[in-house]
Order: sequence, then C-alpha cells, then structure tokens
Amino acid sequence: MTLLLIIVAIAVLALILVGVTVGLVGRRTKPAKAPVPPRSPSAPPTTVEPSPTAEPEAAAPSAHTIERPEATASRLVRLRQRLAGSNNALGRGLLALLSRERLDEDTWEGIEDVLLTSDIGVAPTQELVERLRTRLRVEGSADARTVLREELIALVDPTLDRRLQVSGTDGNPGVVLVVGVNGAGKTTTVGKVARILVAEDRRVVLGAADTFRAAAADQLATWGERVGVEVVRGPEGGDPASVAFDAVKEGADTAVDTVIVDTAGRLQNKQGLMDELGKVKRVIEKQAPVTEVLLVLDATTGQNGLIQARVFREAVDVTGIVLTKLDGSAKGGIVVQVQRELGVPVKLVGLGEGPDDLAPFSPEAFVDALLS
Ligand SMILES: Nc1nc2c(ncn2[C@@H]2O[C@H](COP(=O)(O)OP(=O)(O)OP(=O)(O)O)[C@@H](O)[C@H]2O)c(=O)[nH]1
Ligand SMILES: [Mg+2]
Repeated sequence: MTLLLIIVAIAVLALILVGVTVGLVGRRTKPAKAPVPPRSPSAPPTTVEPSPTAEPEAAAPSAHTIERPEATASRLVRLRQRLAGSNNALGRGLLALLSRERLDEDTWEGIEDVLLTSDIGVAPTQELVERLRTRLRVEGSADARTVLREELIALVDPTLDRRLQVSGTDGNPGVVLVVGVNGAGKTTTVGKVARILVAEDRRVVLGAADTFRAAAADQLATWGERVGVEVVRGPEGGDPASVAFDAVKEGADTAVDTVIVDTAGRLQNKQGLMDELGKVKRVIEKQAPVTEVLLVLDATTGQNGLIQARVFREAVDVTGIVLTKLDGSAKGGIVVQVQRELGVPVKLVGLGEGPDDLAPFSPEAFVDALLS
C-alpha cells in the first residue's frame, strides 16, 4: 500500500515537472519583442541637460512598427572602424614618413603635402609641422606615433564643448535648427539626430520647413515614422518660417523635449534665401529660443565648405557643425579648418547613409582612427 502511494506520488511529481517544462518552452517560443539595445553607462553624453527637473515620460512605442535606434556607445565602435577606413591615407602617409630613419627636408615637405591634401589648411599645417619638428628634435627618443597623436589631438582641440543643446528652459522644448547648402545631408541628419534622441528616451517633434518640394517633407516624414516621431509640415511652397513656428508650437503644446527643424538647401551666395533663414530663426523665437543651430557641411567639398560656413554663420548664429560624408572622404582635416575659422565645434560626424551612421565627434577617437 505504502509502495503504491509512493509510486502515485512520483507519477504526480513527474507530471507536474513535464507540465512546467512545456510551459517554459511554450513561453520561449512566443514572438520576441524587438530587441532593445542596452544603454551603456560608459557612453559619452551627446546632449546637455540644463535643468535637474524630471523629464516627461516617453510615450511607450508599439514594438511592432517602431524601430529602436542603436545606442550611441555601440555606434561609436562601428563608426570608428569606418572612419579609419576612409581617412587612413592621411594617418598612414604621416606615419610612413615619420618612421623614416632620418627626417630630412624632403620628408618634412612630404608631411606638409599629406596634411595639405587632407584639407587641414595652410596655417594649421605649418604649425603642426613646426611643433613636430621641435618635439622630435628635443625629445630625441620620443616615439613619433605618440607625438603625432598628441599634436593632432591638440589641433582638433579636445577642450571644446561638443554636446548638443537639445533641452529648453522655462518649460520650452529645446529647438534645433538645421541649415546648409543643397544636398549637404540636412534631412538625413535631422532623421539621424531624432533617432539618437529617441534612443536616449527623449520625446521629439520634427518640423519640415523645407517647403520647396513636397518630396522633402515626405523624406522627413519617413524618418519620423520609423521611430514614432511626429512630423509637422505645411503646404508645398508655403512660408518656411510659419511651418517652423507651427512645429515648435506643437512641440511646446505637447511638452516634448526637443523640436528639430529641417530647412531647404540654400546657396550661400543667394542673399534672399540667406535672409529667409534669419527670418525662420526670428519667427521660431517668438515661440521659444533656438538652443542649437547646426550647420551641415559635406566633408568632400573642401574649401567650398569653409566659404559656406562663413556666410551661414553671418545669417544665423551657428552653434555646431555636422560634418557629413566623412566615410567617402580622405579630407577629414577640414574638421580643424572649419573649427578655427568659425570658432564653432564639430559636434557630429556622418559616416554613411544608414539610419544610425551618425556619431558624436570625439577628437581622440577621430585621431586614433586616422592613425590606426
Ligand atoms: N555617404 C554618406 N552619404 C550621406 C551622409 N549624409 C547624407 N548622405 C547622403 O547625401 C544625400 C543627400 O542627403 P539629404 O539629407 O537629402 O541632403 P539635404 O541637405 O537635405 O538636401 P536638400 O534638402 O536637397 O538640400 C542622400 O543621398 C544621403 O543619403 C553621410 O554621412 N555619408
Ligand atoms: Mg533636405
């Protein structure tokens, strides 16, 4: 009898065990939610947070239709590799020349040529060569690579504040105005920045103030839809300042963190268009202060980019540069020139056409990529 009871007890236990196991497996095979990349605590801050007040909670996106953008830390690793790929002609050339047995006049001329071809600019090139010559002479045994790395980082200036000003004060959203010439990568950058902010759990509204073509607003709408961000648009041919105003008003009314306003490409030598840009900014500021004006420059345009930068700075107070298409350019030296000319830091770099191919600019990572 006792034996029978034990057998029955074992059988019941076995049944319970099987049931639990099947339940677990069943649960595991249910469709998984979209993976959420972990936010690494070591990621450098991309944005400035002026007020200690609590941010409003982000609306819970539906996992089926809305993408979760890549976190900044992991994109930095990937983008560093890409940067190394596109710019290593400069770094390799310099290292090859510096590693010669004797650094004669021909070698120094070669170094100058390599620097000039990368668009660092004449004055910074001469300064850099002078400093390298002095240091290598004085610190006879110094490793050329270490000296070159230190001097390049100093040239790119690690002291500049490169965080994006994406938060407003006094209950206003932060307002980012994005400007630049045709095809520089403005709309793409607005879409990519929105993704960075969404990845940081910020609430965003986009303003399609490029009213020249309906396709421009459609392009922005596509970026917005992918990450569940509202896009405010106006009629084709409408007043861009009025669309920008509406977008910022919508952002304020719905208490989002940041409104990013895309503008039409405009040539810097068309005075009327440049005046229009000034008006867009003034009209926005009737609603809320513009916290960041990003000038988007195509890194492959070299000296021309510098001329654009000067004119745009006069029309609107540029606070940060986005250097796009650095993936297709060996002219990364433009970073140095444009910062010097404008006194405005490069804050972001575009390294491809992919949705997360935009990274915060870091002088150390940039120079390490050059010398890798
Ligand atoms: N390789 C590469 N392509 C880029 C990058 N950024 C933008 N592009 C491409 O450049 C082209 C123009 O980008 P848009 O964002 O439409 O440029 P835009 O400044 O808004 O152009 P307009 O509105 O016509 O003035 C597109 O094909 C983008 O995919 C980048 O960092 N790398
Ligand atoms: Mg555009």
